[in-house]
Amino acid sequence: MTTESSAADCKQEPSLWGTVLAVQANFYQVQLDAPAEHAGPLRPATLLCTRRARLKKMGQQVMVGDRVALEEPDWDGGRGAIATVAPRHTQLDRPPVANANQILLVFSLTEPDLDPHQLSRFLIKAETTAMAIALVLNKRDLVAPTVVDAWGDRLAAWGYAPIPLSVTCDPVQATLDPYLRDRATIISGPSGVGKSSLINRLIPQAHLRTGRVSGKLGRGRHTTRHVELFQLPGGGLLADTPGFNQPDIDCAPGDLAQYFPEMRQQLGDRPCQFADCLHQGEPGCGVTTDWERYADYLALLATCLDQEQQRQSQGEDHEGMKVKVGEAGQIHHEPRLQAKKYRRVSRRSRQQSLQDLHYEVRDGVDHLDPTAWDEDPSD
Ligand SMILES: Nc1nc2c(ncn2[C@@H]2O[C@H](COP(=O)(O)OP(=O)(O)O)[C@@H](O)[C@H]2O)c(=O)[nH]1
Ligand SMILES: [Mg+2]
Ligand SMILES: [Zn+2]
Repeated sequence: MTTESSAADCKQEPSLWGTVLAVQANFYQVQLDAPAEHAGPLRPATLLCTRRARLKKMGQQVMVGDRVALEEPDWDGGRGAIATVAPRHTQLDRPPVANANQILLVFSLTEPDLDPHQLSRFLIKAETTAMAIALVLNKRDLVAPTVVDAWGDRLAAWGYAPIPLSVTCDPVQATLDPYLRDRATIISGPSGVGKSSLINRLIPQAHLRTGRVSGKLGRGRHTTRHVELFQLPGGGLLADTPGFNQPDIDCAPGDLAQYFPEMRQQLGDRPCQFADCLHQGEPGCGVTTDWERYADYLALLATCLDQEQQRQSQGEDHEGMKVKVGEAGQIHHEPRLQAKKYRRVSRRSRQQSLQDLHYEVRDGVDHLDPTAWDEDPSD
């Protein structure tokens, strides 16, 4: 091999990147980016790829949503091989999706009624993932315009700009395109609000069943399945299944304020006197008490403080201590530094948030391996 041709190989390799849309057995459906040098009428939009043995040996898993570099494209056969997996920005385990960067929260204005506390919890949960948040208020065809406006004003005070919508009556694609374009989105929200209907309007190939309330009896009977990402006509990727529908918030008490936009705003304008202020009336606190969700904040803070205390009292023996092997091989337990421990809890709660992005719909088409992960008994 001449130096020239290997230089050419090196040059070609990183230029052929794509996104994994679906995983089936040991094959990966990869949608190619469109660099000019490969463009042409004969080039397919996707390649069916295998994973290089080297990646397998390294234990490098390939997930839906992964950004991958391909080698040896066989344009005529529509095949390729994944040589590199780019580091992930985010990773959800259920559904298994890499690099999702937006949560589209769906609530309905009625049927079921919009419960502000439930909405608040979903929003806070979504904030803990650090992804972008878009909020749809569905079924606007069933309520008076004054109701829509009142919710718009109320949520603006929370720091959100909801998108009123009727999945059944409005041009859904055109309305949501500005929010979905250029992002990889997971839909989330309570039962019955129209999530499956919305996914079906955006991705007709998904064929999700609608109108089913997922109660205890209904759960577990449906087959879990892999998630698949769909390219939306206006650009952007959408997972064909909803994520969490019962958020459970557990975070470091000091992090909680960051999950309320109305507090972020206040803290930006008037930082508190003490860095570890929890904004419950401490001297020099920059947060006022005259906003709607302040009571929610205090209640949630109390829960988070309880949870942290429990972790600390249970965890002192193992998690709170670091193991050190002595010179003679004996094992010491040393208390961790408080600051480190605090960071650790915080990271763990964020990781947990990502893990909690659950599957809700289990009754869609089973065109992909349904046995890839176990159902969560709590789901
Ligand atoms: N009137 C009206 N009904 C809707 C709308 N969107 C969904 N629905 C209905 O609400 C019910 C629940 O919808 P579904 O998509 O299954 O909700 P999911 O549980 O969130 O997936 C179904 O009967 C839908 O037809 C809407 O915009 N307007
Ligand atoms: Mg549904
Ligand atoms: Zn404060």
